[in-house]
Amino acid sequence: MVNLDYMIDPGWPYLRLTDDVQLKKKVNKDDTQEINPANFEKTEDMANLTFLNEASVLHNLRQRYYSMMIYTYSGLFLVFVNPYKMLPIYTDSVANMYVNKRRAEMPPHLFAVSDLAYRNMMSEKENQSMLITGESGAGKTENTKKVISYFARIGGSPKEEKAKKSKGSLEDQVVQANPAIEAFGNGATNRNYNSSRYGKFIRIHFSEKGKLVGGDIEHYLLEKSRVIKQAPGERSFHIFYQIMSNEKLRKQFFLDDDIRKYNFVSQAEITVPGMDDTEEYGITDNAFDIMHFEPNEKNDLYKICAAIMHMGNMTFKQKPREEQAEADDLTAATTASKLFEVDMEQFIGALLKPKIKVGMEWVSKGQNIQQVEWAVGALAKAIYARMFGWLIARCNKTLASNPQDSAHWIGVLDIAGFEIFDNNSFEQLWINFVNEKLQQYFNHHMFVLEQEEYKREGIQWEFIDFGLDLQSCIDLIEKPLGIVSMLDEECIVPKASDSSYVDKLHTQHLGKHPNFQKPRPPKGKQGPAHFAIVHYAGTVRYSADSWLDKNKDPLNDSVVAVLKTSDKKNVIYLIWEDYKTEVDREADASRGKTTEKKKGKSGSFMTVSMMYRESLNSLMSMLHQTHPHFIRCIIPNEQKKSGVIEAPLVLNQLTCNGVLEGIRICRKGFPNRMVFKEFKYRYAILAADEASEPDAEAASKKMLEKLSATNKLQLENFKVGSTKVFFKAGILARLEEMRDHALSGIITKFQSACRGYL
Ligand code: AD9
Ligand code: MG
Repeated sequence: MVNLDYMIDPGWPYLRLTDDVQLKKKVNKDDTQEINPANFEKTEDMANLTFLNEASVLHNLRQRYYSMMIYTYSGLFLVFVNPYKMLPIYTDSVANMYVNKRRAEMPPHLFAVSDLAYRNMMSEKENQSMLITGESGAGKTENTKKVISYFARIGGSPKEEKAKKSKGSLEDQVVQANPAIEAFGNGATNRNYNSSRYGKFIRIHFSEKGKLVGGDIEHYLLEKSRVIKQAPGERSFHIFYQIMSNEKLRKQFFLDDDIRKYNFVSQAEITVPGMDDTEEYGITDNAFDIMHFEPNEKNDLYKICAAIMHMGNMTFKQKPREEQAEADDLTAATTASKLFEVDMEQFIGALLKPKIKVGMEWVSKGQNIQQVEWAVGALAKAIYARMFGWLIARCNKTLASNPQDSAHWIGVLDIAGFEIFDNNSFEQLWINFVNEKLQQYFNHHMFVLEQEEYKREGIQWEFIDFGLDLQSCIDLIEKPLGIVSMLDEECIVPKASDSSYVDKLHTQHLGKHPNFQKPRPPKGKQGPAHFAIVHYAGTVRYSADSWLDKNKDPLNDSVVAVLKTSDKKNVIYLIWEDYKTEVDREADASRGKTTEKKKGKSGSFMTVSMMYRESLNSLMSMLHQTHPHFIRCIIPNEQKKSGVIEAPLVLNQLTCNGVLEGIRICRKGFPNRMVFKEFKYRYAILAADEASEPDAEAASKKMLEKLSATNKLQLENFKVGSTKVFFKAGILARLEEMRDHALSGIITKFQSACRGYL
């Protein structure tokens, strides 16, 4: 195997120019990839590269990155490499330069794609989407913010009008929803000090005339485990530390000055380099004001976070000689109940002895200490996740547009990219599945566009739907008897376990489905795995440990019922409004109301997969109504350093975020095209007689006939349309070489003729 890192070392293109033996290395010819002619160096659109291969894509991105050209097109993708330093490329004056410009008129930029989306929306009267993916720290959220500000600007009111309005114009609100949500949805990880621990799809609505009229936000897969647990070097969600930085809030919510006293949020780091929590709190609080949150609403959000911190300090002990836990110290439970405005005895009672239904009877079931501690953690996570959902719904209320005003929308998706870790679990399966679907959407879109262009040009071609390539993996995951449905089924089978699930999966798919494999034995830091899935971006080993629990995500109904006794104005009540406990369902039934068991919003009966699937389906059906624009973000190194490219890291991302898959698809078609006139002039030297024909189309056809008759160009490598010639990848480079060769022949002849003359 060739060492790609060596191949694409900055020195490698110059290997031929140096006689330094140190740089020479023998590699197998089959392991090398062709380099492009020099005029493609730092090309703005990599689809133009005649040799579309991993090494040349990486080389091009790297050379551009060294010059801080961080945006590059790759056919339908815009590729972004995180500069890790502020560049003056997002200012108002730069934004203005991109308004109403065609792609070729300006250097590649996010604003160019945003402007194209806006113009398409206006001219085609079609919804648009911007799909921003990439791994953690790659820059998705920063790009999302820039896109949204761009749309708010071009769709916003003129400055004068805005100045007249009171605090919080819609333009500000569309932008300011972000800091409010980020405080609750982002946290510091080792990869990114401001990591979004959820995915989001933000739609900006415009009127017929292109004026901003509103917005809405959908969120996905909040990493709620962070509420109670943090890995070394990481922090929980920012809001906890922002609250703790404010003396007034600490007093109001009975919090100690020392955050280390709160176990849920202080297991690892409590500060983040370059982040001032006091200042950040000011930004969050101000964002809530701009979003028109009532003072009691934002206070309630802070209060719930404080109560969660207190919940983490509730202590229990095991009753001697009994399988039953009891409260140890009631201080934290008392404070938490006070903040929730519920009765402490009931609150703690529901945790220690939840009521469950056995037959027709309700009985209190004693819990051991592990069960109680587990239930407290599960409750804290559920409260936080529901509060997050409520917060987003509340932002949506402010951003809501009048349905009559909204003619079209542009959606911006900021979602985690494909993940292959040492240990991959349920969370990775879902992220990877979403990405598989998005890639399929891209491939299908590419197929549609290609098909349209070929049709317009009258090209005979056997069409392949590129999207179908990924169907088999998607079926394996989502179809009946697929990985997710079998998990849902296992969750209702009595005495089922993670291993009975794995056994059933193996019986059903092993050796039968091409995308389902036995995992390879672990290497390095990899943990054990139970099966592997062949995704488009690579084969991922998954461990099914705890999948049944993660999918059922059980919650203690009794304690929810207690929280629902809080005042109906309180956010802690409102977040449970649509949650039906067993008691609620009984009460509904006795009042003759039917309760939708599995399909409705009655969260308790749906598995996590069912909810994810529902929101993924709704996302995909929204996306299918749009014209998509793809932005792929790349993290250049793991040290957050500007100007440093780690080649293997970047290559891996090019695979994972589908840039290479996009190129593979590209190669199946005829990615390079040239209008007849240009073809005739550029390659006249290769078929001079034929090129003398005055009509460009006739000349091009004759030239092509000659080139194929003399075996210089194979028929399968080009197609003639009604205005252009289409070429397979790599063919133009061959023509260029022939042209260079012919030109140098002429020059040599000319030089010797001159010499003879002299
Ligand atoms: V995660 O999946 O949410 O963990 P993101 O969203 O992909 O991740 P984010 O946008 O938060 O990454 O960017 C990470 C960091 O990179 C930022 O905090 C900045 O320090 C840096 N960054 C990203 N984009 C830019 C940029 N356009 N200019 C300068 C940037 N710095
Ligand atoms: Mg992010």
